[in-house]
Amino acid sequence: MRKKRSWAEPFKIKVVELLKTTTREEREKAIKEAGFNTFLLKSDDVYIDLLTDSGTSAMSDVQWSSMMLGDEAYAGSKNFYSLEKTIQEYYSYKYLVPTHQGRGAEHILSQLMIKEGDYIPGNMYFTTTRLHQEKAGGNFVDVIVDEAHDPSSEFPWKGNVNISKLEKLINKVGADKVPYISYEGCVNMCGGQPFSMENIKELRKVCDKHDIAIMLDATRCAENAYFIKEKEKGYENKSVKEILYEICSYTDGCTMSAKKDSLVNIGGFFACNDEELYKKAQNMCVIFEGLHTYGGMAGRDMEALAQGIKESVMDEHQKARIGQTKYLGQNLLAEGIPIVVPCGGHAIFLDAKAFLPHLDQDDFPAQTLAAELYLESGIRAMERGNVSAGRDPETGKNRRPPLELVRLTLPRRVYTQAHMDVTTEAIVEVYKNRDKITGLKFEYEPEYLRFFQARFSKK
Ligand code: PLI
Repeated sequence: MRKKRSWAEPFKIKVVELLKTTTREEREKAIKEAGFNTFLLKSDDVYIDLLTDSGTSAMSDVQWSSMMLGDEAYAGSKNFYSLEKTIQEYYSYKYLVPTHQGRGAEHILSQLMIKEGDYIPGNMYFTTTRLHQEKAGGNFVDVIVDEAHDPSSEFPWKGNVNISKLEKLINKVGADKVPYISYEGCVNMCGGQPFSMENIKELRKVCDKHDIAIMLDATRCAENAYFIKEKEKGYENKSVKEILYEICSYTDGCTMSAKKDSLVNIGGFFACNDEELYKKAQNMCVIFEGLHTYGGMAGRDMEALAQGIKESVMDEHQKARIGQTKYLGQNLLAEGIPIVVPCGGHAIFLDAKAFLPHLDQDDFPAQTLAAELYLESGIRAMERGNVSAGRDPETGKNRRPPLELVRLTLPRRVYTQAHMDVTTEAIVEVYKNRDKITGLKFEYEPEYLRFFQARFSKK
């Protein structure tokens, strides 16, 4: 019998950042001061930081050295042209408008394409994306496959759009009320779950029939491309680079938070193929972001981003990246911890409803669990459930989404497998004592994106 072969990260570590440990007493004080919201903790009080994979990746030596090539000219920086060429080569789009981060691009796209009363179908909502759609007068409609809402469904393509749900919507409201479909790779809110190439090809056909654009949220599409390579027939011998290019080629444009896949700490972009839309986007950029050749990024940031994109499509990088997420997920499953399956790309998600079944969703089980994990171990995770979903604008009630999750998000190239082992042990400890855990109530609830700044107290 062939022996199991281990894999290892395709890099070695040159610089390290020391971690700080805290006592339980210190953590009790810190989480209370933070209003039981892990977003309000000081990072100095955190041991292993799994809050987000956004802007938290480790850059390579080549990225750091490319920052020395920063051309900080106000207009026409050479780093813009280098980034533009990279986007054309890797993401297929003709035109690039840099932005300070993803939501800057979402703002531009939403304001330019959405009219009051429009409908924007999407494969599940993302917090900032939906808010920008709503602020532009649109209504988000979830057309993701039903399996995406079921944490225990093993369906491999939980990021797929359900084409008949989409067609039903188009038939109901009329294609002229649907400016584009918002299509996200490795869908964040349902567990970092990919779509298949088959799905995007089908989607292209439907959208062509109705003259509807497909706008990709490309934030984690390199990771999505790796899942296609791993799981979809006919793609096993293609590179992540080729698959990413093919995905983009079926779409009309994208918004991008470069802080994820692209291995940089800040940055984003809007890209498209339509010249008229590009010109309008450039014009919006100068109002809200900065001149259209830097859009809120320094020249050095654009150069590091161009290099980060090249590294993000290296097959070995994605194999280790997705492999580490899977390693954590499999450790937790072996311990009987309820998580979203299959394991996603950027994170493992604890199923807080199954973890804390004695709590009502309005006691915020996921928010509670994230706070308890911090108390136990100093590990910081993030709520992705009732608090993130916000209130229904019509009823004013909490949305109570089917998924009530705690996200253990893995920064790229930052933590080792030993950190994953420590994380597993801490979660097992919280699980053992779960019956004693009580819920939370709001002390302060901001109007927009409440999960970032809300404060809670124990019920
Ligand atoms: O955080 P921004 O503004 O660079 O990007 C917004 C954004 C857009 N789309 C998707 C799928 C995201 O995940 C996203 C940001 N995500 C964050 C901050 C996260 O922690 O997941």
